[in-house]
Amino acid sequence: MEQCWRWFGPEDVITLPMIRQTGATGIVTALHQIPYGEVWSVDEIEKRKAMIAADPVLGLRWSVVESLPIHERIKLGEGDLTGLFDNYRQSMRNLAACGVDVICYNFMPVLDWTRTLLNAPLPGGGTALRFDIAVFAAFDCFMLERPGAEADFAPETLAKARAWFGRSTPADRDRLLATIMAGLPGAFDRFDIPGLRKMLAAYRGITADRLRDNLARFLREIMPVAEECNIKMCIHPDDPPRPLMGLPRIVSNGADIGFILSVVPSPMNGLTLCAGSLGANPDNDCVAIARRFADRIYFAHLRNVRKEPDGSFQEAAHLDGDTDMVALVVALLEEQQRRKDAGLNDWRIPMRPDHGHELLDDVGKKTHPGYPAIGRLKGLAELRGVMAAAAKFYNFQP
Ligand code: DNO
Repeated sequence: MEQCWRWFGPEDVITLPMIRQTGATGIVTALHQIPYGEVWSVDEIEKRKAMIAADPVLGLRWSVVESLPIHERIKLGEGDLTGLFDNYRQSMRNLAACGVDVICYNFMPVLDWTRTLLNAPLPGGGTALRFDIAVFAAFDCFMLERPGAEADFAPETLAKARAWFGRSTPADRDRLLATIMAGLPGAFDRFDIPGLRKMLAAYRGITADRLRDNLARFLREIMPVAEECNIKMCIHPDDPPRPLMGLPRIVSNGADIGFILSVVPSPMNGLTLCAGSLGANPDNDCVAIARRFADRIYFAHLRNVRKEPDGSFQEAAHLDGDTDMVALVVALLEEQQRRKDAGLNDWRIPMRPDHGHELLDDVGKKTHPGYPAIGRLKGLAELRGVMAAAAKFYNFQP
């Protein structure tokens, strides 16, 4: 697999030379400075590409776009979307013209990945990202005061939520809001409580079926261009894979993915296999999902979570947690080998260590939550070991 690393661009405190030291050769990045819905011009794409390739000694290339974001109006299916579809297609054409041909995107309404604690202490030191269902319920029911929210949680969860809220200080509540917003990439669109309420109001009446229709419409609009330009579109699963704040989520399990990949049956209509996202739902068998959709996986996020009975989960070390990472890597290597044997040129699947614990010197650095250097380096190193061992054992290409 192509070993990749997410780089947030020139503002990222983890620089390209540092990334090279992790052993990664592929860069996963996005033009976060461009507002959602606007065209990524060839000029801007070339500029980013040139930064990545500036020092040939590093041997880095821009492998994957993560993400080419979808404007909220497309998810809402609101008004005349011609301009937004045109812009998205133009960005795809421009990326293809610059030789960047794997695009990751998601279809999560309003929020991206969502946690309730960014620095849950680990035994022995270091911290992890955590989603605590009771703290999330406290946010939803008592800070956001969403009508009907209480019906979405178990009574024991609500009791804990009430207790959390009762003892929380204003600073705790501010921190929780900031934490829930932390998943939004780049520097845009952090909502405050009134802003979030407004967004939720816009989604009133958008059921899972309506959202699915809007995704299908988007796919029908853009897939012809993906085919024409040979761009692999890889939808990213919902994180966590469950409805949040009454908002539907429709990329949460095998059935959802099956629908999406067949509603526009193009080989360019593909999947980002995000083990951590899918793995947070006890009903998902991540390895089985990877095997089922293997031929449409064009990008892999490898990470692990440890689930708790009430729906909470915490990010585990990459080889720890509930997903059998070795079996998952074997499934991906097997698919790679199949592609190679079939004579495909781009048989190699780009992967990146997704998230990482904050360890050692990571603590206190101004990195993006979930994206510290040492924690991810540890993840990549462990995964690299599994890839090397599995490739040798099964006689696969690494
Ligand atoms: C989290 C990431 C997601 C991902 C987007 C893809 O760390 O995996 O934010 O980039 O959902 O569109």
